[in-house]
Amino acid sequence: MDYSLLWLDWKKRDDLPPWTGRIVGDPVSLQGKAAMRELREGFRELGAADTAGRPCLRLEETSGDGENFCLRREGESLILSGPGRGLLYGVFALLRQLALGEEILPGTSAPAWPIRMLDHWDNADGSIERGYAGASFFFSEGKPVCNARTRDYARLLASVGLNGCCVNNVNVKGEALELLTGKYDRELREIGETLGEYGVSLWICVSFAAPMEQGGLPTADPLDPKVRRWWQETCGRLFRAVPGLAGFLVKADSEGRPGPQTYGRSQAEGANMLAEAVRPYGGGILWRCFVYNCTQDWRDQKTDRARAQYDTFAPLDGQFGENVYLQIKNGPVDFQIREPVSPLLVRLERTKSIVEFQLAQEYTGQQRHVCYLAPMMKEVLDFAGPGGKVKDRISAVCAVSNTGADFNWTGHDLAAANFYAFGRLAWDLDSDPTVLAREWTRLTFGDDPKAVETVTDILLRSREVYERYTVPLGIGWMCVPGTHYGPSPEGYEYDRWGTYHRATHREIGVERGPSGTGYSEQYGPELGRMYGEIGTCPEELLLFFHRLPYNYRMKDGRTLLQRIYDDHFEGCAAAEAMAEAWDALEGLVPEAVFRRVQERFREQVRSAREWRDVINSWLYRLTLIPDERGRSIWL
Ligand code: GCW
Repeated sequence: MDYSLLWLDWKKRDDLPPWTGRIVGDPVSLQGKAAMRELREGFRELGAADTAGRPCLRLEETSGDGENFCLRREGESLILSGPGRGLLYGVFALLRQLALGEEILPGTSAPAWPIRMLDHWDNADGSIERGYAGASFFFSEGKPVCNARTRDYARLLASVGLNGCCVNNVNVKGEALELLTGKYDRELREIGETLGEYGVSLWICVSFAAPMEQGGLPTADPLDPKVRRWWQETCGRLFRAVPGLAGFLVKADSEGRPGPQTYGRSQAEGANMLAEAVRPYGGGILWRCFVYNCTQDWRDQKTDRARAQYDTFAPLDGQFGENVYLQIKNGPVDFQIREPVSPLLVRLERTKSIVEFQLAQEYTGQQRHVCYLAPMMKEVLDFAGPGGKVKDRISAVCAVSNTGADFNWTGHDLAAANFYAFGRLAWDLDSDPTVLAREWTRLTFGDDPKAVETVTDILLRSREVYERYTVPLGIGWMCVPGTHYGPSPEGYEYDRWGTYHRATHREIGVERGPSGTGYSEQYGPELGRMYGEIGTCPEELLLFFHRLPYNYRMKDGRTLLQRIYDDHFEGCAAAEAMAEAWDALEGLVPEAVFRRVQERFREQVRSAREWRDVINSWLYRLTLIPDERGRSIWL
């Protein structure tokens, strides 16, 4: 096997309760059977003694296709009951708790949302867009592949409570266009079955222009009867051939992708046309809201990319079919290390939505830097808008996957914590990121107290550390165009992507309050005022919302510029300290892991110094204001 089992590598324990001595039950569903297999295997690995007598653990399969499970005591025995999928989640929860030495309490558990999925940006040629963990394990040389790794991936998903997986890139190209045509039905069916055994539904991305690209029609106009018929026939065949298929994820009218706008139709008309075609098969449409003008003239000061998604979709609230979910990135721009929560997530009243996070660390260190994202995800879910919290308003959750064919799945060993924590949060939105970090660390590395403390501490500090040595106070970008790795403060400044800071020698930032682009008003009056006024805007987002002079006084009395200088010096020093802390774990974590992570930390420290020096020098050259503490900044 050329990959690790991550947190599913159960380690022996000598404190297992007596009911682990015998397993009883005879589930009949595929998922129930998988649950039984996992249980037997897991108990063996945990070192459960085989006792022929009582007490025991009994699996009781109930009817239905729900995902809930229930644990109850009967004397010294334990009963786990639920439908097949529930049993699977229950078994993984039990194994996890046993591995952690936790007390197992009776009770019920059910997921927070019915759709909890990972999106892959895997291309048919085996490459991964924004992939930082090797090649795709879903595609190779133009074809979908299904093998033992597919199954182990499904196990990983189910073990943290995830139940969906979209296997190909939203930018559908090359052979991936053929996923619709029947050419790869067999492979897709196999993937669907393999995932399905673990309760994971298969989703695919399709191109809105497929009726032209594959169907030979002269148009992809969603109101054209021939186009509608083409989609209906295509779905009829596909959904019958691939029973595990749950629906389509669509990136339309976004970054050059085809969409309904080409034909003067609305996003709702486009999405609904597809929704109708998949509805007879119980299918859903995940329709991305990442629609903005990506050919902006940088001289144009009126257009504000942050506004685009709300401006496009909020007026269409209520017009989408009931099997359409609007897929909304967590922030209004694009997965930066610090962004406000997308206002669209709290302002749709009559439309289902699915929040999209990015575990692939495109802008957060590309899995060469450690950056534990669970605190950010939790902040987003807990964010309270005018009508309630994000977590109470959305109907589903997804994240761009950070996995690939690398031995450790995620490139950086510590990045697997993001995969783990996302799943656990998606099941139980009240999970605590600190607890999840510790759980993951213990399941992965065992119980050595120093290793557990050090790794947990690194994870918990990592986001703030990364933020401090990279882009200041929510301003975003300043990364190398294209690759998005490393500093380039003006890299996107005179380009077409709508991502400007417009720094001069006096001021920096785009004003997004009422006197500027008015973006802050998208949050409604109360929050709008809070963000719109400089004095009440949270400082970590100050430069997202406001254009300010460098001598603006922060709440602690420092100037804005001094705060930025300090953050870069301190953030970089903190990265160095994290690397040293890791060095002290030699011998306490497996040697290969120790070396791999040490390598990554070397690169993180190199890159952090580069960020510090490039950002600080650039601002010093613009302003000629020296660091008050006289540290080295290069002119
Ligand atoms: O930020 C951009 C990425 C693209 C990605 C796009 C999206 C898949 O740089 O690589 O395309 O976001 O989310 O669609």
